[in-house]
Amino acid sequence: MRDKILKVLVDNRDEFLSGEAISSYLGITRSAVWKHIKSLQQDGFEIESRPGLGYRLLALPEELDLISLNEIMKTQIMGKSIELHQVIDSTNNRARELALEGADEGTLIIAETQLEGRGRLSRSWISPRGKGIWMSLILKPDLSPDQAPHITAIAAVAIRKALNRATGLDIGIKWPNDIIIDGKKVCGILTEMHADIDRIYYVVVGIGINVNMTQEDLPVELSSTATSLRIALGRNLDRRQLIALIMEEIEEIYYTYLENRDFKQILDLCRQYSVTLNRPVKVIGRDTSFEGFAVDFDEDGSLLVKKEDGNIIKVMSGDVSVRGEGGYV
Ligand code: BT5
Repeated sequence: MRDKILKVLVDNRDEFLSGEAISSYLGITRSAVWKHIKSLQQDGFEIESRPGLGYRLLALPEELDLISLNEIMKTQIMGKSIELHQVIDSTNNRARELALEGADEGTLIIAETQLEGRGRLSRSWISPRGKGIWMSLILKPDLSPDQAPHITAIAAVAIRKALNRATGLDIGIKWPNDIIIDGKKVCGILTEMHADIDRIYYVVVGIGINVNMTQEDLPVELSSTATSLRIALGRNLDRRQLIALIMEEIEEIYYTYLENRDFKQILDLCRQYSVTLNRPVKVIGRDTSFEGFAVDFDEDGSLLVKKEDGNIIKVMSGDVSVRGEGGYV
């Protein structure tokens, strides 16, 4: 029945059809029509619903496909080999599996939806079907494990640049792994690695970007802290172009860094776009939590926070809330 409703909408594209007309044409109740429309909307069909006018199909879901992704990818290494999934537990899990099997640097795993998308400390990452970019990139840098945070910073700087190029929006980096628009999180980065004491075997950079999500696609508990490019921009974006742009920027910034071994340049970009520095912050670590003022990044990428008593604390990881107009976010 859902497909029949879809066909009616496609046949009458750009016109409003009343719930009543659809229900009598197909011989089902109006509430059944509404239920199917809801489920189509959840799957990425853009259907406008107006009281008094009915329903109108605006756009079909944009699906990722390997042919166009391969065609638009301008890189030499990053994203040259792509594995695309409709559904997966977590692209980071699959990337880890492939890395252990010896996958090359630059291998990219993308999914339309994740059932167990995750953030740091096993927190969950919501990944609605077709509405965002949920992907993981395998890197094999010749670095020591203590330099792994450099990779998160490189990814953040590269994603910020790519999103800014695609949208023209003002995009900030919230230390250490969030990309922010209008004070809200649009992207999170999850860097996981396999290493021994002095050598990294591989790093998986998991990237989650809310692209075409509407306010309704965000669960209530995230509605005040999260946003999407579509919410900020007022229009949908082509995810394939964004993926290609991000791969381009990562390739450029990552290999320049490896060649020059110069993290200072990356840190300067982090400073330039940071929404954390020079602000009152609340640091929530595993064992402690305190308030202070974010003064700078240390040369290894950790955050330096000055407490009220003047002591400067070096924060290596954890959550940092930045105090804004509405309190700490
Ligand atoms: C992160 O963790 O921000 C890292 C997110 C990485 C997700 C990507 S998607 C592809 C790859 N595969 C995976 O399984 N993961 C990676 P963290 O800083 O711990 O933030 C997690 C918190 O962000 C959650 O506890 C929620 O509060 C919030 N959150 C969850 N889903 C969100 C979303 N779609 N947009 C904005 N915030 C979200």
